[in-house]
Amino acid sequence: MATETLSDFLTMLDREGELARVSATVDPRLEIAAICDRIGKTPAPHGHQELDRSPAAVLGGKALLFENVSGSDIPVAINTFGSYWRVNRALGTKTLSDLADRVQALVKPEIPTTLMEKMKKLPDLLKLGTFPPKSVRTGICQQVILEGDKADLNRLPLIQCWPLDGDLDSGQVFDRAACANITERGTGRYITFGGVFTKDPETGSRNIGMYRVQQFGPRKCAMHWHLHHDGARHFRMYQKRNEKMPLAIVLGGESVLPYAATAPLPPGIEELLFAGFLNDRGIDLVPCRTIPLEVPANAEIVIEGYVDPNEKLMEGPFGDHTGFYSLADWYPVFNVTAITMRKNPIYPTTIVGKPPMEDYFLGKATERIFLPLLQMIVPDIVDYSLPISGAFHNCAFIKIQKQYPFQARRVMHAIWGAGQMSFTKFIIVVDEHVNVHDEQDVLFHLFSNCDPARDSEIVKGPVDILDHSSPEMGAGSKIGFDATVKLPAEGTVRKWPAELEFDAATLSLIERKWQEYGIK
Ligand SMILES: Cc1cc2nc3c(=O)[nH]c(=O)nc-3n(C[C@H](O)[C@H](O)[C@H](O)COP(=O)(O)O)c2cc1C
Ligand SMILES: [Mn+2]
Repeated sequence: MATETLSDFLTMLDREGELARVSATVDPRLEIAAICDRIGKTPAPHGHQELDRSPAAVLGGKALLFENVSGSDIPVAINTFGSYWRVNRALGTKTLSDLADRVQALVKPEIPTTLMEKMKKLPDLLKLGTFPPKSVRTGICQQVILEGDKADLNRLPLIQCWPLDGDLDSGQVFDRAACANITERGTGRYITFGGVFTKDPETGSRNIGMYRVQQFGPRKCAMHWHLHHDGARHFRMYQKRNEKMPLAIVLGGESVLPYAATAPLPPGIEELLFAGFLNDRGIDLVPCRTIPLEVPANAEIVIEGYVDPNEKLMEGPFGDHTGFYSLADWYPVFNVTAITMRKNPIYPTTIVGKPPMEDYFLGKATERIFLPLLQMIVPDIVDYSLPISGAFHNCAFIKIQKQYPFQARRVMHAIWGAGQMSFTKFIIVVDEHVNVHDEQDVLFHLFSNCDPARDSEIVKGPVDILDHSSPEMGAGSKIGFDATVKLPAEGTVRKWPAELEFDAATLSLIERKWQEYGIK
């Protein structure tokens, strides 16, 4: 059900009434982004069938295809994953829970004992049910090859998302003094929906990450990968060797690829294997023209080049998925050596901002698909949700079946040690009868069941790089609230009252007699 190319995906969306084509000429600076923001906050054509009870669950509008973008002859696709239904189609599943069941089936047969053993098993688990990538000689992504001076990023319709993007005079900078003398300034135009392909120089293990890339010149960009992400980890290895790092930015390809690039897989586990699992077929790869990497043969556009081990550019500011600008700071430089593309390509992009945006649905896909894997590490978790108000890294609602004192705290600490979930700033743990997909229900139990002094746990640790409230970048505090019913051993606990609920007999009585009451 997942599609092989972006244009196939768009054709399917068109057929299903999920695509709006815009033929009016639009500006890639801000205009596309503002249209997308407005459309994304309207109801999506097919609604949703997921557990999510937030008002955003039914939103997402249509995907948009801008056929005439000033300054480029390449059309722009945006909001293509921006609803539950579209994410499901991209991943070839009916619901995200169905896909989680497929992952669960992979995980089930294993009975590993220690946490390390469990982590080590993950690559095998993914390989079990999946198809490895396949090297092929040719691919549509190289129908047009632009090398040397012909490789010019200005030919691509890169968008500017928010008004202050790339504006070093805006005050949205870490270090005003450092910015004053900067001569090389970014254009404020960004590649936002590319899969960044890199390779571990020692093991050859491949990584794909979705990282934003700001254009500086016709062949120069800044790479914004966070310290904790695999692209940055690979880069540090090349820096140590004082070698330049080959890197390719892949746009389009199999509809599972953009999601796979965002999936929080543990370091060393290849996104390409995971993509093959989602796709039910290995991804075909072709060798790049100017760098020693392989890229998906079915991509629309591929940008090849090297990241210099020493050079830096002042990257940002950028309107981010937190709903705030991330401040400008120094990031590594990507020098383009070639741009390859299919004939008549389509350029995919996205904008992030205050949720819900397109990435809300990608994040929700991760929430569901990774539940079985999270349960491998923290078996106490019955279910969880990353609520929209938390913009993913800020908050997690966790449901447990409480059996012993301080179980909620054990779960909090386990989460604070689990991959990208470890950055979660607020954790709220609730009992089994609470619906974690319903924010009201969770907050009701938080506010009523917690004595703040007794039931909170504050820790220090690494936090999301984008968190602007932490005292230091990437380092701060996190808090967990135990909103479960308290047990005597958890501090001073008085007799706990029962929660209000009607009995089954009365409920079925009024159900039976409902028509009789004549209430309209
Ligand atoms: C639309 C979108 C934009 C993103 N931009 C960035 C970014 O600029 N830098 C970054 O480090 N992570 C970014 N992320 C998050 C990473 O893609 C995600 O954490 C991924 O798991 C990283 O992969 P890795 O662990 O292989 O590095 C973005 C995610 C989405 C959905
Ligand atoms: Mn990775």
